[in-house]
Amino acid sequence: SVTLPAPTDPASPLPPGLEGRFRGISDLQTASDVFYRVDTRLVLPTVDVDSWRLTVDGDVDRTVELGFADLVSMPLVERDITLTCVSNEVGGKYVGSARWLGVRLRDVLDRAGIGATGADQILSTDVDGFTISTPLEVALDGRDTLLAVGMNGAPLPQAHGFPVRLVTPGLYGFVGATKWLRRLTLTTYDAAQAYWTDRGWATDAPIKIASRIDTPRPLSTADAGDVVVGGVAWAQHRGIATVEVSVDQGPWQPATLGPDVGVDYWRQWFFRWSAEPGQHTLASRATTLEGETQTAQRATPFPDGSSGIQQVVVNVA
Ligand SMILES: Nc1nc2c(c(=O)[nH]1)N[C@H]1C(S)=C(S)[C@@H](COP(=O)(O)O)O[C@H]1N2
Ligand SMILES: [Mo]
Repeated sequence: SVTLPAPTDPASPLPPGLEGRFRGISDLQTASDVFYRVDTRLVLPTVDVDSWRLTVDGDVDRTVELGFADLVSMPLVERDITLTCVSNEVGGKYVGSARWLGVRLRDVLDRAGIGATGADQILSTDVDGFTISTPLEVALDGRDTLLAVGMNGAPLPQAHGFPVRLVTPGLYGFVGATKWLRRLTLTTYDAAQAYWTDRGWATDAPIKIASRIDTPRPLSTADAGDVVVGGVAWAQHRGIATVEVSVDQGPWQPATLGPDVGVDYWRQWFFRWSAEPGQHTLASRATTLEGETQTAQRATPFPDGSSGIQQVVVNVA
């Protein structure tokens, strides 16, 4: 067990989410115990925080070793960031939103000195040698890439990377969210490949824009009349501008958005539908602040994330 210092740069309290108004819409913040978990582990690593070390090496001015106390004595920021797994299917559940407490990756790299680096990749290694590659650029372009030590107001749970993990806004977890972090090595994509790259997955994998219908549930039965259709949409680091709903392949109609927690966070939404008896197909699509609309083009998760429009069939009595 560890005690975390208070953030030097706290996030504002979260506004009330739509889940308080409409049943079935995902909570604005995903509780840690129901947050999706994806990793290659059968047995979770148990890391002793007192002997834990982070090594920053490779193409840096000097190799740096930090203990947990060293790390949390650095400026700690609190940020709301939505994680997504590249293996998430259209309409899937491998996405979650949490409040992360951590040290900026940039600050840690600056300790090692990267002024003269020729690196384009950060190869991160977990306590058992599993590797993830992340473009160096996401440490430098101003986004809140973190070495996280806290999740939703508590130390990281073991399943989510205790004691330290990476969180990279805008990139799928397999290229930016190393759990049980042990080492950061500055290198190049030519010189070193990570675990999933060796298995054919993409090396550069920004999260694709997506929207999900949480309610009504597929093949559920609703009473005719006013039915709330609702869910979440995400396009991390670009932000959601609009969500639209289509009924029975009809025109796209605007949904109402929930609170804005920033471009790195998902956006809840709802749409009031006047449902008539019969079987109906509901669909949703999102558009980013830059004006990119979610494509109907279907893609499987392999190799760089799924795309397409979710269709939910419901019966109205
Ligand atoms: N050490 C380690 N870190 C890892 C993984 C892993 O297998 N091992 N999986 C990654 C993948 S694919 C995803 S989507 C995220 C999931 O983070 P979560 O389990 O906290 O939701 O962790 C990433 N970090
Ligand atoms: Mo993932």
